[in-house]
Amino acid sequence: MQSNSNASASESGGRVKGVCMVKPIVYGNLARYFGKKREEDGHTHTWTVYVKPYQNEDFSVYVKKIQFKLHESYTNPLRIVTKPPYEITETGWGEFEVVIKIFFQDQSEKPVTLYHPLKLFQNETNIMLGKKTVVSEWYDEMIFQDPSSMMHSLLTSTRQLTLGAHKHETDFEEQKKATTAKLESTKSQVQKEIYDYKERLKSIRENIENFRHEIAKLESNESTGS
Ligand code: SLL
Repeated sequence: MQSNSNASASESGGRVKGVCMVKPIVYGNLARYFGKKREEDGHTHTWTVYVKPYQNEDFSVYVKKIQFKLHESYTNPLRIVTKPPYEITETGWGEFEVVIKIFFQDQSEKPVTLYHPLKLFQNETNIMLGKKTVVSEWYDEMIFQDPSSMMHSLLTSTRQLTLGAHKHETDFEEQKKATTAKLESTKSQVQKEIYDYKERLKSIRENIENFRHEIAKLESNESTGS
C-alpha cells in the first residue's frame, strides 16, 4: 500500500523522499483455561502472543526479527522469532504487559515497539456465551516515511504468506463499519444539540432585548414624571 508514489520521489541520502509506505498488522494474544490449576507450577492457562500481517503477505521479506519481552518470572523472558509465524506460546497464571519489538532487514530503519497487555481471563459476556478461547487483538499500521532505497524495494516486493484465505479472529472490516456508524450517529446527535442550544440562545437574546426595551420605556416614563 503506497499512499504517495509521485514521480517526484527522489533518492537522496539513500532515502526515497516523498514516499510513505503503510503496512497494516494485527497483534495480540489468544488464551485458554486448562480447566483447573496445574499442581506442579500453579499454571492455569496456555496462551499465544503474536504479530501477523493484516493482509496476506510474508513479513520476513522486510522484517528481520520480532522480539517478545515476557514477564521476568519466565525463564529467558526475551524471546526472538526470526521467521513466520511470529508468535510465542507459553503457559502461566498471570497477566502482564508483553513488549513486542519489530526489527527490519535494513538496520537503519528504526524498530517498531508495541505494548500488549496479555489477557488470560474471559469477561462475563463471553463466559455466558460459552466462549472457550480468549481473544485480545488489535489492528495497527507500521508506517515507513521516506524509506531507504533498500527498504523501499523490500516493502514493494512482497509475496503471499499462505495460499488459502487469510483471516483473523476479529472481523476488523465489521468492526470498522460498526465504529464508523457509531461515530456518524454521535456526530449527528452532537450537531442536533448544537442547533438546539443555538435556538435557545437566540430566544434568550430576544428576551433580553425585550426586557431592555421595557426598562428603557419605564425609565423614560419616570423621568417625564408621567
Ligand atoms: C501478576 N503482575 O501478579 C502479574 C505478574 C506473572 C505471570 C504475572 C508464570 C511464570 C512461570 C506466570 O504466569 N507469570 O511460572 O514461569 O498477576
